Amino acid sequence: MTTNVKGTPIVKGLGFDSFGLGANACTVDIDEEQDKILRIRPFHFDEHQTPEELNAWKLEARGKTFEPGFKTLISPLSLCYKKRVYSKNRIPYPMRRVDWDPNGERHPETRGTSGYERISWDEAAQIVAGEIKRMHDEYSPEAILCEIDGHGETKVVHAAHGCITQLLDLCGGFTLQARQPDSWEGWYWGAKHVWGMDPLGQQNQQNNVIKDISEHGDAVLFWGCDPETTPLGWGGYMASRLCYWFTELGIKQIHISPDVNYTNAVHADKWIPVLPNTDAALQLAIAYTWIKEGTYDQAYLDTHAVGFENFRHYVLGGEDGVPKTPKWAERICGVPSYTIKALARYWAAHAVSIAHCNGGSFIRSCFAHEPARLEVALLGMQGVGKPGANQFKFMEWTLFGIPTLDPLPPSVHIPSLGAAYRGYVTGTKASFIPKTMIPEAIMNPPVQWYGHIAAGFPREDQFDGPYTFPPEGGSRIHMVWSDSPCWETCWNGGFKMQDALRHESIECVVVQHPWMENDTLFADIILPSNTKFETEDIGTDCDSGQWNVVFYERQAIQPIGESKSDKEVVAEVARALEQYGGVYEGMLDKYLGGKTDDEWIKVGFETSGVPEDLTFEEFKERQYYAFPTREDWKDIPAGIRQFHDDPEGHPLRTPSGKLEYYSTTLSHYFPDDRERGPIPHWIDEGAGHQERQYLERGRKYPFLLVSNHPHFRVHAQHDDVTWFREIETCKVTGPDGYKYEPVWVNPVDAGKLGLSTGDVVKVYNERGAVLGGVIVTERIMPGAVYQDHGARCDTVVLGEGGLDRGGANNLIAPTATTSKNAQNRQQIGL
Ligand SMILES: Nc1nc2c(c(=O)[nH]1)N[C@H]1C(S)=C(S)[C@@H](COP(=O)(O)OP(=O)(O)OC[C@H]3O[C@@H](n4cnc5c(=O)[nH]c(N)nc54)[C@H](O)[C@@H]3O)O[C@H]1N2
Ligand SMILES: Nc1nc2c(c(=O)[nH]1)N[C@H]1C(S)=C(S)[C@@H](COP(=O)(O)OP(=O)(O)OC[C@H]3O[C@@H](n4cnc5c(=O)[nH]c(N)nc54)[C@H](O)[C@@H]3O)O[C@H]1N2
Ligand SMILES: [Mo]
Repeated sequence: MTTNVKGTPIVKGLGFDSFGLGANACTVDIDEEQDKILRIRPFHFDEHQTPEELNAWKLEARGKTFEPGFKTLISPLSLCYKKRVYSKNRIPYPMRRVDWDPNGERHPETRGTSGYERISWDEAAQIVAGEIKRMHDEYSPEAILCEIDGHGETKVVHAAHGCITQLLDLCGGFTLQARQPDSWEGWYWGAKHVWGMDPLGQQNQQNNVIKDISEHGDAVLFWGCDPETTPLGWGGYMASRLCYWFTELGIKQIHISPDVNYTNAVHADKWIPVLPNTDAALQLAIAYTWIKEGTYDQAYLDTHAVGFENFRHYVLGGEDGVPKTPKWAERICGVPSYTIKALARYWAAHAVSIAHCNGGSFIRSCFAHEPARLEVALLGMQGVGKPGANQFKFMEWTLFGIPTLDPLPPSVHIPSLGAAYRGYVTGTKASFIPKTMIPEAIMNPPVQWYGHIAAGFPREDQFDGPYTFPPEGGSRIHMVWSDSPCWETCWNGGFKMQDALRHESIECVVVQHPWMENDTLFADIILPSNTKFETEDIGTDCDSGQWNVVFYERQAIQPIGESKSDKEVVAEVARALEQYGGVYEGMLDKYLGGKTDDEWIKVGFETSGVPEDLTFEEFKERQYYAFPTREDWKDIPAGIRQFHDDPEGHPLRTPSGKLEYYSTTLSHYFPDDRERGPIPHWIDEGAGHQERQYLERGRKYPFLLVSNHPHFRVHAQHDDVTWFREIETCKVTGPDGYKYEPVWVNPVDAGKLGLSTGDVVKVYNERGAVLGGVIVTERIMPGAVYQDHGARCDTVVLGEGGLDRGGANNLIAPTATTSKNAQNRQQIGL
């Protein structure tokens, strides 16, 4: 029930990327009247708590000060969200695909093209329960593929993703579509082998790095980094404020990227355009310059590193006869050799840090482990950990509940609501398939890989295996149940996934989702789930970069149509399963864990770490509690200063405890891997990849496509927000009135191709084509074209070789994984 008193805003957390724990968002106030959301606006932390109680921190450097604010720096993705709640795209009631008859013809081949008819909740739940039972009887629980790994609205008790696993775990299991460390693959598969840094592979000791740079830094390299854009998906504009702060202090901001992104355009002192996914060549040439000119820190390497001699030998050309000179690199990466030398010399003479959000496409493409570990190699050559020389993320703040991931002063406690979370059942699963291998696993089993392929695992997991699906004697996939229906839009080679979803072996596809978009159109049964505005919940804000908060989220409006929360959707199926008795007996209560929503919220409250003198009732009344800053925050060593000062006393998590320029574990476990050898290399081509412009395939497909994370979308989310679609640069209105996804083309290339702004173009390769609306601009370098990732599919011709009008370019992204033994996804391609 909505019990809103007029004038009292409803507190909620809005974030769309908090994969995993369901929490972590930017806190907002919602004004509601007569069951309608009027507006969403910033939330004030100092309503019930004073700055003194919060022990507000203050950075002081070079005669200037920087302080956190007391209201949230809300992002447009949150401000607009009522448009998403009330989207025309919302699914109003359960539906069945008209061509699909569970008791007759199933017509898998018409998935994606057939229509739907309305059915009742009861009928829908009966059908899904009946299909689960049939899978169990005819095959095994592992015949059900659970797709539950997407990002989504930040919800805890009514988790956006994974409620399905709570139920299926109780019914004997399932096959998990295993999400990989897909946002930081290069760090994970590569950098970890140089400096440990579990679980991500990026610097995981970030406390006080901003303080350190403010005091000692000369420059920050924004290497594939856009803090005006990507922090918006989680939090808000704190990262933007920090860029202004650096400018105020005179800290140089040097951008290295193929495009002038939103941060580059506003804050950059210098832009160094680099061709997509060629950073490894640029990095090797920087190392070459330092070695030749003797401007790296050999004394530091003597005490902090192993294997540098092997790396030096490779860089100088000892291994392959090719010295990695700036001239050599220029031909590959497009950066003039004089610029490379100037950058190398500036870096060697100054205190330079590297900033990321997650790292941009250069650590998400084919052989992404190479540039990621080369970055660590370069940082090491300049004594990483010394004052002003670090690596940090603008964005993670305290994500994953790891206090040391926050580059700003940390608070006394990072609240976690794990105990109340009703989504994904964590832990390793008996049956799983890396997400990137799903189309192959469905259509051409068996498939094989190494490791559990998830972000939280330690470095050693990468050597575990090989794993096979299906395991010997096990069933292949016959049913898909998804609460994350955007595989085709977001993953590698989506046209192939369309073929997999229409494959004859797939007897049933169930999708639960609030919106009619993307893979939802391939479902046989559609179950309408809803947004967090329609339920009561508990949440945390650990990501907006100011205060760590726990809040109680009242229900704001009644559910739209017949929709239910994802948790309630699964409860309907649990109830329907009970009729089969046996293991299914009492399933609803087992699934609910014997608690009401309010009781689960209370579990969250009690385990969140709020002080004991705050009662549950008081918490609900005041709606939030923010944790103060640690008293001793100034004494926390910046970044990896302790390793810098005392490598023996504070070793890294590598086998030697030092930086490993030669990885003995990689050479031991994968002695024949020429794509990820023990020393970081430049890799031309390999398993399934020929993406370099100068190779044979480049003659046919000469442009490299950059597909950044969208400023006004979160992946596949928000594409239906009319306020955004009206922004001129957000969509290009074609001559037919259709709003096409923009494609940036440099004037030099536009001249050669005869293109003008407003033209509709076909972006294509052998896997198919997507359309886009041209914007001719110098904000993209020649040789590369740029179209955001995540546009909503509007496919005209389905399957490999198909055509998409929506501009969902992942449909044509390479299907092969990062490299031979690194089963991640690859997104830049010719
Ligand atoms: N070309 C290219 N491809 C990329 C990237 C890139 O930069 N370029 N980036 C990659 C990265 S880093 C990532 S993380 C992935 C993201 O890939 P995903 O995490 O798969 O994408 P999302 O669109 O964030 O979310 C998944 C789905 O969850 C749905 N959803 C949201 N809230 C709810 C809810 O409450 N209930 C239910 N049932 N569903 C909900 C959304 O509508 C969407 O369909 O994309 C990757 N793909
Ligand atoms: N608004 C918004 N916020 C988001 C998301 C979203 O979809 N929308 N997604 C969230 C998720 S899941 C993630 S993982 C993060 C992603 O955060 P990031 O990884 O930081 O984001 P990207 O957009 O992939 O890349 C950042 C910048 O890298 C540059 N770049 C692209 N290719 C290359 C290259 O080959 N070399 C170099 N040197 N630079 C390159 C581009 O300038 C781009 O703007 O963002 C999160 N936040
Ligand atoms: Mo991501």
